[in-house]
Amino acid sequence: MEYYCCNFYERRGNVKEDIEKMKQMEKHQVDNKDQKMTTNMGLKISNTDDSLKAGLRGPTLLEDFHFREKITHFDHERIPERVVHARGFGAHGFFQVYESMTEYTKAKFLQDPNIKTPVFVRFSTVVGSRGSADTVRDVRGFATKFYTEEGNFDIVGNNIPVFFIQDAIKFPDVIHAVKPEPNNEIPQATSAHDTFWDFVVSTPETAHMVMWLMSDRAIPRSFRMMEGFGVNTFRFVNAQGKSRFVKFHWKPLLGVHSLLRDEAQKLCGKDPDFHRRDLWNAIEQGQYPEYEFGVQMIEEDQEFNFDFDILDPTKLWPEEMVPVKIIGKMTLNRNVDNFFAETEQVAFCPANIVPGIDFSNDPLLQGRLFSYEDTQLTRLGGPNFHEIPINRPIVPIHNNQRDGMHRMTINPGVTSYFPNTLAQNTPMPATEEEGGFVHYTEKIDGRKIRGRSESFRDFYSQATMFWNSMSIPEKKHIVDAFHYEVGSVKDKNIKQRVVDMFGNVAPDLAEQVAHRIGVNAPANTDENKVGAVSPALSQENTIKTAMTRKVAIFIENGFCTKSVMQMMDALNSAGVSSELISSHLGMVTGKDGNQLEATKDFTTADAVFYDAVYIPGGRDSIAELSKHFCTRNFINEAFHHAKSIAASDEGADFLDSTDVSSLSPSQSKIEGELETQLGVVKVKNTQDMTKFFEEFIKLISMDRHWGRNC
Ligand code: HDE
Repeated sequence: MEYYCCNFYERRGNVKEDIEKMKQMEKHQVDNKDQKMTTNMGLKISNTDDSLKAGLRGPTLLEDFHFREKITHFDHERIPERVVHARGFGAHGFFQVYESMTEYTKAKFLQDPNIKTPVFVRFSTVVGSRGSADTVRDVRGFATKFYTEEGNFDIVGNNIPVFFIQDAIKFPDVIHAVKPEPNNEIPQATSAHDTFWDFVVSTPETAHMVMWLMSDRAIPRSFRMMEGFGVNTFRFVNAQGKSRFVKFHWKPLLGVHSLLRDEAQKLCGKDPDFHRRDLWNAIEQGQYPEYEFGVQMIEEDQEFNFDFDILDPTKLWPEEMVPVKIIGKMTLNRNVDNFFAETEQVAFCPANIVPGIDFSNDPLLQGRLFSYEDTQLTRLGGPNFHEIPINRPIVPIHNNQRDGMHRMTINPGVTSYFPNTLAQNTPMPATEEEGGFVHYTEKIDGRKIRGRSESFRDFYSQATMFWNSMSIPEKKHIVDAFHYEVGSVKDKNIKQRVVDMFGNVAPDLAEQVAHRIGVNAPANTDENKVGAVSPALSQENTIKTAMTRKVAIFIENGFCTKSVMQMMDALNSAGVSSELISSHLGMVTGKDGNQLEATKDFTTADAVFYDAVYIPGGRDSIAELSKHFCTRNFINEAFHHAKSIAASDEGADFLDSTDVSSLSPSQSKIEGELETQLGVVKVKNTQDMTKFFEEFIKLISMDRHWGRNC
């Protein structure tokens, strides 16, 4: 087969890393530019617009091989979507360890800080189908494939550190319950319906994960601003054969931030691709998302030192108890060239490990080890999907597996068995010293039994710890989410049982929800319940930065050019991007006669697309803006979504005609010409705007201003 190889590095000017995986993928690129069109057999085509007919107005002939090939290919160009995590978005990048981890693991990619390991990451939602919206309330998948020199290692994680169930055998049950109901396939991409909550109230082990699902974690602001967790307990094994239990973490350098429910729901309609667009644009603009890699480790002899079972996937290891050791960083720096070939065909599997990493007996993990390859056999049409470029390891594959659907490799020779003499017993197994994988020789002594360990029985303590660890706004959002989700359930008995069940987690939560959804307050709650606190669980305690946030700037003819230009420069220097919005697209003339281009207008833009708003001065500009209902609406929405707002000169007066005027004057802080009030900064009649810009950027870095009671 002949491939046309275009120059990867020229086309992707922003990528410097000369990494093995890119070189391998490059071999499969085909560039059609400047080429003549051919059939799949390489025959040049002279006309692709008209089928071959018996007479110009006659029937199409079966003889038309071009028509048949074109239509047949089209008819078959969909594959089954993933049974869960169907909607996803991927990107390439690389990983580097900060310091050698030799003491803990012999995994080669964790030994040398100079080694850059290529990675491919796919983020996803769980419940919705491929065409569903990005910003629904759901768990996010965070799956990473490391193409190491010892073969592929996958961390198939989520953005929530625990799971709904303790045993993989219940996975079909929880997924059937949360997916659209089977009689009418309604509702799409949401847990706000009877079958999900029916399952929850019948399965108390779901309590902890449901708390996370009802929290802000389930509506992230961006894939770039969420944590990733391996969830299951794995092992690190060093060269001496010493094993430790380990949990994997990804920590985004932009911190962990979320949307508001109202915002997320509006985005589902206004931009269903919000998260993919955000990731794609960030990478194209060179704002490469970065995540630090962390591990929590527990010594084998400490296994039973905790008040939870470290193999129970509905429990996390509190970071204050078992610190997360940050050991490296992943950078995503290249978008895919073809969504289907890469993102849709990538196949992750938690069973893909390398020497130095091993499994634990976590019963959820044990089931996962089977399920992924099994489902991929159907989805990718047979046992050769490891040959698809995105799935191929960067090291060669040598074994006696042969044939099957879509086999690409041509294995010459007569031997496809082992042992053999005709090929001198090759390919032959490697010794441990040669890099052969040897399973950790764990001692197992027990009876064959279908059951659950007593140590898995505490369903509520960590759910309570999660609630206790939330800030006041985060708690408010959880109550709001329960209100919406359980309020959408039709069966009153299920509603009541949700309230009763979560009374065991947090009586104050359950009471507020009961009141809002019209059922009785929970029976038999322990009002004096205290429980632990883990500050690491609150998003409020993660990194805050204005970097990569997006500001809307309003302009109409007569706007103050100087303040707009200076604001854009100041934002740009702080890594914040901005867009000019007017009542129409195209050039807008400032009061000094200079023109700037509005790349958005009030029809193509919306407050929910931005993190902050700036209304510059200019008498005529503000007079024009104030004629439009949608401008006030835009500001009001940004205000009620607790976003930062800046206004200068006449722009500051304009704010008085919006909901911003509802802020109490007692909350104002005045410094010189600068007035700041719960995330709103105004300035008037000043020559030096520097302080104003600095204050606005500081407000943006605070993310939201919850004092407005949002
Ligand atoms: Fe998955 N999961 N899962 N899962 N999972 C799949 O594999 C499964 C679980 C996760 O971007 C499927 O190729 C079982 C936990 C991600 O391609 C399937 C159980 C976690 C992705 C499957 C779990 C995950 C999947 C469907 C319970 C977080 C998307 C398509 C025991 C640690 C990967 C596929 C991608 C996908 C099975 C639970 C993460 C059916 C049986 C816990 C990120 O094999």
